[in-house]
Amino acid sequence: MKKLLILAIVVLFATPALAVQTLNYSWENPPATILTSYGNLCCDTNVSGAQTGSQGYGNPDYTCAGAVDGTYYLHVAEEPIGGTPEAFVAWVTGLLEGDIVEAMFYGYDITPGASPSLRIWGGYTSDPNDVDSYHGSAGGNSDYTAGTGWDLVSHTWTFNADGGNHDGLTIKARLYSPSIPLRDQDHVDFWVDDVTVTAPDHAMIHFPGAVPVEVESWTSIKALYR
Ligand SMILES: [Ca+2]
Repeated sequence: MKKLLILAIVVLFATPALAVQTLNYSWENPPATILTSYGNLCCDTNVSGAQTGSQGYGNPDYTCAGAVDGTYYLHVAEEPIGGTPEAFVAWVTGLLEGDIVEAMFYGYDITPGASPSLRIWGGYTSDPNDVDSYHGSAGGNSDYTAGTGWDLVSHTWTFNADGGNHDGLTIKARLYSPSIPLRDQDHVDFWVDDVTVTAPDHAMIHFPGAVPVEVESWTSIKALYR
């Protein structure tokens, strides 16, 4: 009886640790591109194989040899250059105060310490049915892609529910272009692949072009221990 009681307590305390989901998305469902965008983002396309694009200054062309994961990956561009455009690559809804969300993706960058570069950033949403229901910045990682080819950027957020005004968290690739473009090169290309998101099981993780992922509810998790 005592052993059963201890087992029950262990299960009780162990269950929350199991209630986390980690999902990956890498654009292997063409022609899917992004969930939405902000600012001067254009030309989003689902691509495969080698791609050549503009860096927007004196060395205009750079080439990405192909996806970092699978066959397909995301291409976006900034045009005209101005502000900091954002490509929304994932969205987590149904979040509660204090929930931990971790996300990461690869951005392509061959210029260490110089643009073009990418960052990972987050934004709050208020409406679980509208990815454009922006309700303030959630911050992100101030590190840029390193400039060594496909570079991983990641960040962990502690969800601020704002008294129930916030429901979701958007995961965004922020695009940083050279600040003084040549007049005839007012366009910079970027590539992204392989997004991974970890969130509590009670939340729902959305990716471009994908049917929302149904997660196991607390009820079904508890049923495992009956
Ligand atoms: Ca891919």
